[in-house]
Amino acid sequence: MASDNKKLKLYSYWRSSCSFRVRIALNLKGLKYDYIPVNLLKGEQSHPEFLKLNPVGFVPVLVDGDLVLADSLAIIMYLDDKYPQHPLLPSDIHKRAINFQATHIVSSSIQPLQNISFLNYIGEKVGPDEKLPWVQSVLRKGFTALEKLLKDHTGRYAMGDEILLADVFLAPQLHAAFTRFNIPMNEFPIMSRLHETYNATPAFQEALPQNQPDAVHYVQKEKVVLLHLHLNMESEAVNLKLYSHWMSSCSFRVPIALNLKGLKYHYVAVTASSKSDPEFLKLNPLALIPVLVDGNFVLAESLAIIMYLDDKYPQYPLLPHDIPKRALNFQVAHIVASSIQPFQNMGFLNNFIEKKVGPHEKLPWAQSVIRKGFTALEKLLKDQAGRYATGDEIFLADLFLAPQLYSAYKRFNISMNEFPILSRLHEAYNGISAFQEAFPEKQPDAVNSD
Ligand SMILES: N[C@@H](CCC(=O)N[C@@H](CS)C(=O)NCC(=O)O)C(=O)O
Repeated sequence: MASDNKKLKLYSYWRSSCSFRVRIALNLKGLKYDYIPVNLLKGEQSHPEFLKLNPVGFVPVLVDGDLVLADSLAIIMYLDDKYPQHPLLPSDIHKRAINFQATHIVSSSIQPLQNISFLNYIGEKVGPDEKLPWVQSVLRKGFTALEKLLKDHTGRYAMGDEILLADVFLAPQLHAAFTRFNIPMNEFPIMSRLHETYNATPAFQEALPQNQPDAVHYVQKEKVVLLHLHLNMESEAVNLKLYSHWMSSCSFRVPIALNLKGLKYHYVAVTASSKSDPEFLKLNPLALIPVLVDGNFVLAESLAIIMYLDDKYPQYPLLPHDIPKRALNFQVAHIVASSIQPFQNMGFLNNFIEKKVGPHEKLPWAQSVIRKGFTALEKLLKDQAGRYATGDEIFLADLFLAPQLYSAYKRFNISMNEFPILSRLHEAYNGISAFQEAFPEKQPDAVNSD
């Protein structure tokens, strides 16, 4: 009984697809845990006690001894570092990268846009009948891209015959799509086959929403430029191309990594119209930048690209050795990538908020999302930040924070007095050449009007 203190605790909600990911990882690794339900429908995620565990007000949260960690990606990377049984990432660098790509498509381009609080916003501002068609359009767009991405990789599971990180993120999203959001399974053959395989795999079955203690059982319907940066003497010849747009905050993350690692690259400017060009869609069916091409290897999704660069080009490591600190880096990066940026990206503001809610709503909406995220980040970093976000060295978290801070200041006029730590970090980033070279206004396609 005394060891109970040491038992892992998972704060979860039965139908939360983000919690579902963590349950799968825990099961795959054979880890026992106490399940602590947080009822999202009753708003328990916003109770002060819960906000102490996760200032963003989302499940899942994992408690492992003294470590309190929120965010499914951060938790899963932590579990994979600390409990090496059933590794979730393969040793092959390319396969690792595609795992991160598929994972990040789910976690930053699909799930945030069908999350409860966002659907409530649509219900209120646009109309309740708009919720389902919206979720379906997001799912269809994401699944179309995933079908294309995975077609040359799948075996029994998403990335071959082993269960890997991509599966842990895909399974909950497929479950939600096919059982809650009525996406016909025949539209997406690979996704459907994977869904059936997961349903027949014990670690996934036990993690299913309906098998959780808090489940409620009812029937639901519900331009080319070479940057002159120093290369290590021994560095192999690089043939890197970055497809980017100067204003994209996701693209901004990647040149910081390239610059820190001293890697030369060709910058290929992608305009709004060239994103739908069939040649570009071959590189990224989601029609999103950034895309990195390294020789024959094509990779999209900023997190996947940065993890790939870190695996392949080890100079200037972007993750610390210390396991909780690695996890904290993933947590910060993922808060930015999945809880802030998707809601303030230009496509979303112009195509959704402007058209469906109203043009005057764009700025207040973006500001509220950024403030909510920054409030959480400020709390999270208060005992962790040094000169940079997670101490005195630059790591992954800084690569995600810097672009988000930059756009908060420059585009969204956020008054930063409320966020002293973040303001200080912003100043620190502005003083470093690897970050300065990556600034939007320094990119070859920048239109500098002011
Ligand atoms: N990036 C976070 C997202 C977490 C998230 O969106 N959780 C949802 C459930 S899947 C939630 O708690 N929603 C409550 C709300 O929107 O108020 C993660 O991967 O853990």
